[in-house]
Amino acid sequence: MNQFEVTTLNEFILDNQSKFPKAEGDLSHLLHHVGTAAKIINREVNKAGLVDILGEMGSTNVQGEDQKKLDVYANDHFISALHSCGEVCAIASEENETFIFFDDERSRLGKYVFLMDPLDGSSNIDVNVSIGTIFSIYKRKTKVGEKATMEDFLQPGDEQVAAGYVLYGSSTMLVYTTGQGISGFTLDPSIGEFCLSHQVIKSPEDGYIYSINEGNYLKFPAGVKQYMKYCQEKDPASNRPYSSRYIGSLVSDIHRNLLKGGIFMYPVTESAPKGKLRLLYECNPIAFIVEQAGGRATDGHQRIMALKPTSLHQRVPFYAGSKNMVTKVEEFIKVFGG
Ligand code: AHM
Ligand code: MG
Repeated sequence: MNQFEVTTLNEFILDNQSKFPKAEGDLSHLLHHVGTAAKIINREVNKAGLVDILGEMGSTNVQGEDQKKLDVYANDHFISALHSCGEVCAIASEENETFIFFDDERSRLGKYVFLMDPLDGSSNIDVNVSIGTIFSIYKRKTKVGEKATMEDFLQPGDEQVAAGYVLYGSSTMLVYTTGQGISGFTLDPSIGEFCLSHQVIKSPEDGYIYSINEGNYLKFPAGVKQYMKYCQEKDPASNRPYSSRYIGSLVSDIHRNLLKGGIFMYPVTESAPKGKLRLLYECNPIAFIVEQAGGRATDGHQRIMALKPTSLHQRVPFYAGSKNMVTKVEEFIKVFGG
């Protein structure tokens, strides 16, 4: 490839599809729509700083239309993009209490269910800090043509056919996997395309960054406290003390640690006795990405993707990142509890 050649997300998706002669193109079509929805959300995220000039979210704009909060806007846009694509029979979202099924004939023929957190870390919007979209795709369990049911959503992460995230940061990136490794695409705003920027992302086996909300320290399980002490101890051989980095935006914290090497932790706390993060549309897709990059993602005891979900908005403790770091925190949890 010469320096002027770029591979766009859509070209990449189609190239990959051609490696599977039996592929019918429906997943490619679906991923294409995810990319388009992400570009639309990106446009709105970039405008967020202009809210004071253009009017508060929740207020009425000059055309008399209600301004939507950005997370609601992102949710609505993803739902309508995926509905119009026709490959998805039903969607579950952090923003909706129950799943939404598309009750038209075309969508009933859709083979996939789509789960998402349309705008994760949304408390960071007002202060111009990176946020993200997380998504997960499964083949439905119910028969094509029938109405989707909860059974379609309550599948272990190991059944995911694709997953990814969009990071709205200093530049906007889309990272996804279909189980053949992970690749990253950076949005070039001048041409409005996601362009291949990270052909293969591999997570270092070890890292020097730990990411956790230390404000909850006193209520952390003993195993996690002991591991944090270990991270802070001096040991030049293992490059400790590690650095503590926590944005409070899952996608951003995971993305940084994936590239640089590190661990992200959200244990049980007093206010979140089962953990804070949601298994189906936050932890499973991130776990798929992290494992595809060579890392590990667990609840402190077992692989996240092996867990059998029991409800749509189920929460779990979450430890994800560089392989050896996740193994280490598990050792501490085993000995001291967690
Ligand atoms: P949200 O889905 O309500 O945005 O919450 C999820 C976010 C994650 O992005 C982040 O890792 C975590 O919540 C931060 O939580 P805390 O502020 O408790 O540390
Ligand atoms: Mg979230």
